[in-house]
Amino acid sequence: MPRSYSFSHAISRKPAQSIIRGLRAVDTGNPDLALMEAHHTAYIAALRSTGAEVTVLDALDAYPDSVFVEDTALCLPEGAVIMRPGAPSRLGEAAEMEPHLRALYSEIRRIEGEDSFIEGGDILMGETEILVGRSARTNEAGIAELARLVADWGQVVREVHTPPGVLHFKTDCSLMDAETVLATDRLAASGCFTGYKVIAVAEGEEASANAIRFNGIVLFPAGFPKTRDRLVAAGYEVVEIGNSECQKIDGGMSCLSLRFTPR
Ligand code: CIR
Repeated sequence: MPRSYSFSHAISRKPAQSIIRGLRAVDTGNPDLALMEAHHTAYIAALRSTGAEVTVLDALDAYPDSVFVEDTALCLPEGAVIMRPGAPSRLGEAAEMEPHLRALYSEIRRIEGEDSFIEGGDILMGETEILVGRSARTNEAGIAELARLVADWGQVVREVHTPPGVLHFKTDCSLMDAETVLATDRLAASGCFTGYKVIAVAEGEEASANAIRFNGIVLFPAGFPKTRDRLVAAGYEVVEIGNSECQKIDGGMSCLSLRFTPR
């Protein structure tokens, strides 16, 4: 089974009331919690429709961005690595995730260097390599520490660059299958996807680049018809999920879950 998109498990966390204080690059208004909860419920149902076991954790009001669990860990077949988020308000979220991963994995490692910062949104797990984008949240030391931690699991880390002004590497791309990525032109132009087939996000629909391939389906944000049609034409089964509220605080499909198959 391809490790890059076949998963037996996922973990998500309900959005907290404090979500209105979520970090954002540009203020376009606060998310509506009730609508976000409805979108979140549809998202969980889509994950579960593939047969995966999905754990939904309780909301964590102390951390406004804690619904974005992807940033707290990297989950590989051999074990999980607890991240060190570069956003100071999010550092504590990683420790909150650790016990839940311990329940499913026998091996847990941690990014610990005081100067090391890395968030899961900057990590694209491919079939034979792990791409990590250097960004405002993820630095060279964090990437080097991750590479050291996973080397004896046979995992290869390749450092790439998140475009300036873009929150995370995966804000601008998603893996569709072992050979194929969905990506914005601005990211693909950096040359980081040489060797991959690239499906381009339609012009003006850049906010749809963050999707997830999860078992047989692609969870894709609603409201981006040109890019959706490109994925459908390429043969993917696309399930559209509302993302208007997460988008106000720079979140998308990948941020809302950790996806994995523990060995
Ligand atoms: C943040 O700025 O950290 C949150 N408002 C959004 C995090 C999105 N996470 C992700 O792309 N993995």
